[in-house]
Amino acid sequence: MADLLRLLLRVAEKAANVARVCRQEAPLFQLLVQEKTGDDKNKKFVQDFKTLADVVIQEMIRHDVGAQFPEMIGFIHGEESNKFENGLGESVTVTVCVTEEQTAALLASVLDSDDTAASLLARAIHQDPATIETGTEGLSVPLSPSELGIWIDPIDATSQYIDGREEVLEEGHLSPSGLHCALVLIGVYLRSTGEPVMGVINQPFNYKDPAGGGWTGKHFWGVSCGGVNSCSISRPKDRPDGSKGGGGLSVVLSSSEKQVVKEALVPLCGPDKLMYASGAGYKILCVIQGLADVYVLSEGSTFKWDSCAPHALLRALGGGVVDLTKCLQSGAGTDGHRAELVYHQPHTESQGADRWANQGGLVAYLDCTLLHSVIGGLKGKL
Ligand code: 2IP
Ligand code: CA
Repeated sequence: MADLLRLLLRVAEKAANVARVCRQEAPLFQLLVQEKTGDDKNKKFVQDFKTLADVVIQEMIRHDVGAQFPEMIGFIHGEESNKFENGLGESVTVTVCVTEEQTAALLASVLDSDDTAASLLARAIHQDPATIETGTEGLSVPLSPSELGIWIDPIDATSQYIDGREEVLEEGHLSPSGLHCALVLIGVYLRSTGEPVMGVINQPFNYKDPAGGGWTGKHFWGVSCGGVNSCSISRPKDRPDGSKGGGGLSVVLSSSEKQVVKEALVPLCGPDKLMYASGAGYKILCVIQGLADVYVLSEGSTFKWDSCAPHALLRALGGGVVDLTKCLQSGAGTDGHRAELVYHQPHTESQGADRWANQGGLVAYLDCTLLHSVIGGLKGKL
């Protein structure tokens, strides 16, 4: 199934391209930023353009994966529903059609006949992405399509994507907000156990060319199954300042994290090592890259599509993502394996998106010892 990984890398690159085009092309960008102003909220269609861009990306991924791996159709899930209502009250199901012209016509019916915007979007969807260096040569993945399911987050950290603040990324440093927090996430899990086995992350806005102004993205991938653990980046080395020893942990949190959690973590952290960043996917990526030791979230505010892809990368590097509540409840500290998040079963007692929430909160980690320290520090405090 290395073919599936290569396809996901390619389709994620295409998705990143659509995300960039929506910000670069004026007619699309205008629709995107209209959402910000409450009064001016787009009256033309019932859902906002941001949601349409998300759905278009999700459906494009679903279309391309289903075309090459028909056994996976029916097991490709995303954050968004593809049913739209247009200004005339008509219900439109957004899909990727056989030709660019057909897709443009379908999108025009949702975009209230804005043919320019519809054509630009359709062109980006049907365009072949630039060839990317995947580094997957010689990789063999012992999986078959009929045992797999997929979670897609077309654009994680949409608020950062729309705000569009441009940050110059500093090597080895976490940058809390900005366009670079927006990520395309595609995660693959085993239908039988729910374990995440393959993940692709594309960061569409990684580097801005100072001369031309165009953005270049960056991609990451990981595979963890049947004794194969392989990742596009290597496991970060222990920090030079010795923070894995006595120097204290570095932790990344949501800016909306509870005060009690922050207070419980301060004694474990080195100075300035309690950090904040936007985007659930970006925070896990910070752990993958070694920019933070752990990401702690006490609320059930992330979903399977946020965590599946980056979770697979963490596993490939020897780490994981656990359910925080389960870890805090288990008597003997942490049983990492039993508490690892799984991706195949909904919470049947919940409704809508909450059926797929990571309800118990989470901790993303690379190093088991550090996970234990965090659980120890939070026990009895929440
Ligand atoms: C969101 C997004 C938010 C995150 C939230 C996710 O996904 O990543 O930034 O909140 O958990 O569900 P926070 O940044 O506070 O961690 P989306 O942007 O796709 O809705
Ligand atoms: Ca998300």
